[in-house]
Amino acid sequence: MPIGMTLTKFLLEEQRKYPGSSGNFTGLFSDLVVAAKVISREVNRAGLIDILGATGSKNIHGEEVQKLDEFANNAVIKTMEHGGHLAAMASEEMDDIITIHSHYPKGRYLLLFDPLDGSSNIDVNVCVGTIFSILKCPPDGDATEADFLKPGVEQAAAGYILYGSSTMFVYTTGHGVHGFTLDPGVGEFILSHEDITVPERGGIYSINEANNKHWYPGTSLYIEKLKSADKPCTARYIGSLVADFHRNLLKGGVFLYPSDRKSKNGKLRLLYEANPLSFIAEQAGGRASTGDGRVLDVVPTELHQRTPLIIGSRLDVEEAEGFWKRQEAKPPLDLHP
Ligand code: P6P
Repeated sequence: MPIGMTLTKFLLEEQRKYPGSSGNFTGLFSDLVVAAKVISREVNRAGLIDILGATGSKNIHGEEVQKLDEFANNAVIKTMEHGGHLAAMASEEMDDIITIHSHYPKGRYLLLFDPLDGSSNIDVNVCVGTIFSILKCPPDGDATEADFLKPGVEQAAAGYILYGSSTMFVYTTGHGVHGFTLDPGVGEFILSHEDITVPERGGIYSINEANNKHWYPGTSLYIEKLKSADKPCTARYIGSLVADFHRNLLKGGVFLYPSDRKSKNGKLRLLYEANPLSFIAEQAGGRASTGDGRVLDVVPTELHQRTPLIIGSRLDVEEAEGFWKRQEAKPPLDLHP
């Protein structure tokens, strides 16, 4: 039985559409695919080997570092650093940018990634994911942190790998959103969701309602409206961003991690969580907002800064944004993450 269109073949066919392309980008993605397969293997057998549980150490954000977090972080770095496609990397797990060692060739791209998002779900066998964003690097000199602080509109590509009932690789380079499912028997990602488009209105809302005592009126009134609508919404919240986002992308709906009185800038990270998913959402016909405006227009000031995030079906996000903008007591965003 033919194995179908593999991700590698799809990337090569995409590359052929741009005769002048160097193939650097395809090479970068191919390395990323290897890292995805390595992490998928470990995630899928985590329960069988002593790799569950925490390392006892904490990351820059004071969060417990899970062993699989560390494994995934190292897997991406070790797989990507020698390919000659990157000038530098930035990871949620690392305080500073990761430069490419002098004995490896340097490339023209920057990779930003969250190696294993939703890690608090690891020990209970709930979906987790890797999220990545790719920027072009200025040609001159060594990459600096400032080269990473670009608005999301400047991304060259973005995507995620979802380790769920199957492992999926979903990405965009600005020409639509495409999803590939790993066939473990063959060891290849096979095209399973070409040209993903998100329904312009969904029937799902995803928000942590335990935070409702901190919500600003704009959020409370929107959620109340959803609950009282003639055709009520369904609440779905896994607590793993990639899983919640992916479900809403395919079925339609809205995910919210808004600014609230406890977290003025929300919880999620701009550069390697909100920006890549916002690029995907927009390429699939959806929207992504901070409440005050388009996520992809936010000009970063810090590598690990947070942002409020309302993302998913276009009409749902626009409605949520309307409630946010109309509220009287609009919260003061504290610009120091
Ligand atoms: P809360 C996981 O820790 C994460 O970063 C995202 O994957 C998820 O959407 C969010 O935090 C859940 O946060 O505060 O609802 O537990």
